[in-house]
Amino acid sequence: MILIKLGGSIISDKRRYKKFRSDVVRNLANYIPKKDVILVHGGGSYGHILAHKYKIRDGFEEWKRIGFAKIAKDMMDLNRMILRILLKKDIPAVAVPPHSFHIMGDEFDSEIFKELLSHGMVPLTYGDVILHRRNGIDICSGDYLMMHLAEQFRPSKTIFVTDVDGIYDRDPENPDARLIKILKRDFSPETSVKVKDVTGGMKYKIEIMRNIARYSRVYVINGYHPERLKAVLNDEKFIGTVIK
Ligand code: IP8
Repeated sequence: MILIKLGGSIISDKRRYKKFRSDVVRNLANYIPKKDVILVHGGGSYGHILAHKYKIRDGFEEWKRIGFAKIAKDMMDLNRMILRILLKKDIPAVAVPPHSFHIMGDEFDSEIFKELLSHGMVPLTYGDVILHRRNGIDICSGDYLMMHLAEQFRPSKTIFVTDVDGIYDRDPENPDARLIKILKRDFSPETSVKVKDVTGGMKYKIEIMRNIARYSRVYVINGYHPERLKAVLNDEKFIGTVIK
């Protein structure tokens, strides 16, 4: 089984509210397997801009109700556009909206994923707004889903499709930054991100990836080069980072 995350910053323009990159998703979809795969996508400008505005991570307050509902809807809009592209490519993708099957604080129940996979379908889940047992509301990031899905399904490959070539030894915008080709689980490079990311930025993502590497080989590649996805899937040489 393969686990793939399409990062929010590759499938959308993170600085412009609800700006979808359909061409990027279409190009990647050419190489996404038609079965034995779980897909996760991030929120990008469909999730993070309003999540920040409504301070969703800080818990429930009455004025946030409408924000929560708007984000749930915006994420479904994004999910639907991705679904439409996948279906056109004959990938039997089925949406699994986190706000409707999970509550933060409860044990992560992966039954629905297991059943969809056993019927040859491709579950498509995503970072979402979510109810939280203690705080009322929260954000369920795509990375949180990746961690739980990797733990439960032990994929042969876990692939993060991002908008940079892989993990760098410093901020990728720094001209001295160098791509790390192989990252050992116990090493943590200095990185930073400059855009609003309510779910913790690159440092948190690397933590998650290192955790996942306990269960699966982890790859980080640039989605602007879809052939790299193909190369990883086919065990060919690729540009990117592998964490092991
Ligand atoms: O982009 C966050 O998911 P992520 C989703 O995977 C929302 O961190 C709604 C902000």
